[in-house]
Amino acid sequence: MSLQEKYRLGLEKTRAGLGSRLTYLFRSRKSEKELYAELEEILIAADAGVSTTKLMINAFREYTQNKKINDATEELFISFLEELLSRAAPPQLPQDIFKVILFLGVNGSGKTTTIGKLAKTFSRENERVIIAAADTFRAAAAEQLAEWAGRANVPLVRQQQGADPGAVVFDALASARARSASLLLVDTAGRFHNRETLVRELQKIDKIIKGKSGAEDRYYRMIVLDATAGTNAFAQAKSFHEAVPLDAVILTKMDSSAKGGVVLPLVIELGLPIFRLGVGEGIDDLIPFEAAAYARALF
Ligand SMILES: Nc1nc2c(ncn2[C@@H]2O[C@H](COP(=O)(O)OP(=O)(O)OP(=O)(O)O)[C@@H](O)[C@H]2O)c(=O)[nH]1
Ligand SMILES: [Mg+2]
Repeated sequence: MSLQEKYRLGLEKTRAGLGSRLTYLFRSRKSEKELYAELEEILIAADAGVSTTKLMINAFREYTQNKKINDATEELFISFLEELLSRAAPPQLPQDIFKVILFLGVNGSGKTTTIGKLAKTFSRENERVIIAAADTFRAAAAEQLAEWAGRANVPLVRQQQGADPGAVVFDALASARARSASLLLVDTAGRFHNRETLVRELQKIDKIIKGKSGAEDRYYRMIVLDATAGTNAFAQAKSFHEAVPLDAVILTKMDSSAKGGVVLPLVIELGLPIFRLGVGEGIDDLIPFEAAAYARALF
């Protein structure tokens, strides 16, 4: 399946909601006043959030330079979206440099699944991948990750349940060096006894990775968000971003969400680039985020 086809399928639900309403709006020949009022309503309903919606409305007015609304408005909106979403460029992982990606996010958001998918994709791109099971909170967590590691055919570093997540990461970093791995993927728990403990554990892991990284190494902190959670996903990103500064977002379950509009506030308000989109439960159901493909796929 081509990337374009995966986009169309993965964004089908978002297109049916947000996309079709926009298409209808731009083709309905409303007065300018009505058009902007309705555009505002549509964006808010699509979980773009109030401030992002206001910002977009103003920016679009400027973009169109208050031109008359006509047949070209839809095209104009697509290129406007593309431009807005391109402002936060997703990280490009350099080859032949040691890289660590720390995956954060609430439980059930799709961290473990995404790590499995990425392990396979990156192995195929000749990265020497290794995975760390730093979610030691849940008994089944390392088992689930071990299954994914098996499917992707990459090694896994784990310890017994209840072990110190920081110690697992410490081990994994040593193991990655010993095997001359080029990419370490770190799975974390989405839940702990309480929020403070979770934040403290994550900050500890973060510190260990930073402390063990050489000047040449790259380190990315990525939050995994369930797109079906809409504005809640945005709130989670904000709250994690305060605890551990984030570099990018992975939005999962785009295939089952009509709330793909949450991409907008993540990029526009938090300035976080989208790294990948999860579009299914299978190992190949992950696609790179491209502003142009996303904007087109909505219509
Ligand atoms: N439809 C769909 N389901 C997904 C996607 N990504 C993950 N899932 C499903 O979401 C559920 C939770 O995924 P996990 O990977 O276990 O989530 P997690 O963040 O590791 O959860 P915890 O370990 O509990 O913190 C699983 O049933 C996955 O199959 C996706 O892109 N699309
Ligand atoms: Mg998990």
